[in-house]
Amino acid sequence: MPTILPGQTDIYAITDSRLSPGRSIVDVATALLAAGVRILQYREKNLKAGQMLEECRLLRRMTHEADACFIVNDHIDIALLVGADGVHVGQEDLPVAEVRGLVGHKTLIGLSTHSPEQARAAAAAGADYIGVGPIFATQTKEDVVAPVGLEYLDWAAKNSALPFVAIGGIKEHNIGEVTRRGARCCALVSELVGATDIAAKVAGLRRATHAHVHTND
Ligand code: TZP
Ligand code: MG
Repeated sequence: MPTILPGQTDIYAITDSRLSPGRSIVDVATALLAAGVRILQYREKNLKAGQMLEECRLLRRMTHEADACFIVNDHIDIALLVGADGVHVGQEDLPVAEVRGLVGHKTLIGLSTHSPEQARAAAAAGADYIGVGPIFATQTKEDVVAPVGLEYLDWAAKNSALPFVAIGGIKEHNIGEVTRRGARCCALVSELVGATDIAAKVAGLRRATHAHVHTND
């Protein structure tokens, strides 16, 4: 089972069925995995636990087959039940140390952070990676904090003790800038799951990313 960390892959895809109407989660995940996405996070805010468990079982099977890493947002119980590779929590969820007590050391713990202080605390608490953001404004997260802009990203690129994934408002037109500033991995929700042609979107994001990486060589 691969435990792929942000930094070992370029695109971190996050589900949100509200943003991919008319398509099942299996269709969306199939397209993402076929396009070579290696980290998939299940993040559904308005579904019942039973449905989430069923969907996570399916996605666990699919990610295994694709050799991809499967992370569950918020729901540690569901992550454990399906044998996910990791869980992702926010600042107001259960503390990382408590989550570690539940999931043990074989399961990754990701923590969303919005400042250098939170990044340092995440490392001290034993998180495996951090989310850095929101970089840009986003409509996707309801209780989102104000964008931290590129300043925190610049700090993380130079100073983060943990692997990090940049998140928030990242699109094909601005991912190059995020990469150029040192993010090796970007997490996207609406740009990916809302794309009509997910394969073409992943290809476009990779072109935009690698164009900037080259410019800097
Ligand atoms: N955490 C910080 S911003 C965000 C999350 C889950 C939402 C990002 O969504 P999008 O659609 O890529 O802006
Ligand atoms: Mg949360």
